[in-house]
Amino acid sequence: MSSLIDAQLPVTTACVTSMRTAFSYITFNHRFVSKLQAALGLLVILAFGPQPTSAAVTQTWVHGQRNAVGNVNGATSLWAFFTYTNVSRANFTNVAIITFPARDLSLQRRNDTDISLYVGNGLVGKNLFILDPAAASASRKSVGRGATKFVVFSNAQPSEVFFIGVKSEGPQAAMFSIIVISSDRPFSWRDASNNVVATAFPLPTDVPDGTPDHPGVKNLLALVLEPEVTVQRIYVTNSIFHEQAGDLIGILSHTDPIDGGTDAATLNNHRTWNGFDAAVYDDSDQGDLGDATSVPPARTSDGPGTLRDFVGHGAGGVWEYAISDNALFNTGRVEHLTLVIQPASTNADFPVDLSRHIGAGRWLHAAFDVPFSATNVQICVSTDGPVDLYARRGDLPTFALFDKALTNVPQPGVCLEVGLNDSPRLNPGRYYVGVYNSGASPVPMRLFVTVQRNLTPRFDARVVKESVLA
Ligand SMILES: [Ca+2]
Repeated sequence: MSSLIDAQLPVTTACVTSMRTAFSYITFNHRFVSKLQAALGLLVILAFGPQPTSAAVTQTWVHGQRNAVGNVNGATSLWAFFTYTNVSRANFTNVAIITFPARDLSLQRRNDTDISLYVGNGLVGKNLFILDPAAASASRKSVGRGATKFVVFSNAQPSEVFFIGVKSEGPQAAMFSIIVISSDRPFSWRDASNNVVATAFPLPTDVPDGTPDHPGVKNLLALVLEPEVTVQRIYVTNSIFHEQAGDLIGILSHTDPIDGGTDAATLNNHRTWNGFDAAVYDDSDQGDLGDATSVPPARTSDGPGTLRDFVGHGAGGVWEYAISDNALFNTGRVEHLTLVIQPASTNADFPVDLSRHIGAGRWLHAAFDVPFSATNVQICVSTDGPVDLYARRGDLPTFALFDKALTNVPQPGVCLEVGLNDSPRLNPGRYYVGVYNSGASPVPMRLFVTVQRNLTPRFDARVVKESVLA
C-alpha cells in the first residue's frame, strides 16, 4: 500500500483469506466504512485439480450521483476503492474482479443498482484512487447498466496489486458485492466436444441457515469468456449436501450480453432430499444425457424458469447461482456446480450450424438474432430421417405455436425461407428454431441458418443437396 493511497482514504482491512500455501486479500479502502454491513473472506480449497482462491466483500455501498460534478470521473463519494493483491504462487495468472448485486432479503428482488467497475495496475493504476484521469483512462473498465460487472486479467503476476474502483452511475446509492478470484487456469474452457465449460466459485460453499424473513443466501459465480458464442443449450452439473434440502431454493441467472435481458432458471425449488445429491439439470429435451436412473441422474430444473430460457443468449459474462435456505435448522453446502454450454454454431459464416443426432420423439432447439437490415432468412436442415422444422420469433416453437413450419422435411434436406413477404413477415429480433424427430429411432441431421441482407434474396440454396452422412 503506497503512502499516496493511505493519505487519500481511510484504510480498513475488510477480509483476509488464506489457503494452505497462498494468501489473497482485498483491502477495503473507501469512506463509508460504517456502511459496511458484512465483510467476509471466502476460501476455496478443492481436493482435486486447480485450486482457485478468492476474496470477497459483500453488501457494500457507493453514494448516488446527487450533484453535478466538474470532474468527468465524479467526486470521491461516488466511488468505493479496493486493492487486491494476487496470490504469491506462480501460475495464478488468471484474475477476475467481479461485482454483482447484493441480495440479502429476496432472491427475486432486483434493484436498480447501476455501477461501473474500473481496475488498474502498475504505477499508473494506483492513481485511480485519486481519480487521476490518466489512471482512469488506462484502467480496464466494465460499464453499462446493472450491478454485474467484471474485468479479467490473464497475465497477472505473483503478488501483483490491482487497484479497483467501483463508481455509482445512478442517482441513488448503490449496493453491491465484490469478489476477486485468482486461478491457475482460465475461468472457462472448451471440452473435447468443443463445448464451453465453466465451474462456479467458490466451491464448496456453505449455505447459512435462515428463516422466511431472513433467508441465508450465498452467491456462486461462473465466468464465461467466450464473447462470440451463442448458447444453443446449457446444462448444469450440481451437487449439494444438505440435512434437509427442502429448505433450499437455487436459481441460476444470466444477463444476455446481446440484448441486456436477464433470465433465470430455478434448479432446485424446495425439493426434498436428505444428504448428498448430484444431478445434471437439462431442460433441452434432447434426451442424450440419460434419465432419472443415470449416474448422476439427469433431471429438468424445478422452475420457475428453465434452462431453455438461455437459448440464444450470448454465452459470455457472469453466470450467477444464488442459493438460499429459508427454514430454520438444518444446513448444508454446495459441493459442485459446473455449466456446459453448447455453442449454436462452430462456423462464423452461420449464426446456427449444428450437426447432431436427435433422439426419437425429441427436439433440438437453437436461436439466432435477425438484425433490422435483414431481408430474408434461410433455415436449412439436412437429414436422413423423418424430421419436422419449426421457426418462431420471440419464443421457442411448439407443435401449436410457430410462425412457419415444414413437416416431413424431404430428404436429404430443405431450407425454410422466412422473408419480408411472409405472414408473419420477417421482423428484427430473436428467432427460435425447433427440429423434431417424428420417427422411431435417432436421426443424424445438420441444422444451419443464413441471414441475408440482399435486396434480391437468393433462393438457390433452398434445397440442400448434401447428405448429412456425406
Ligand atoms: Ca435450514
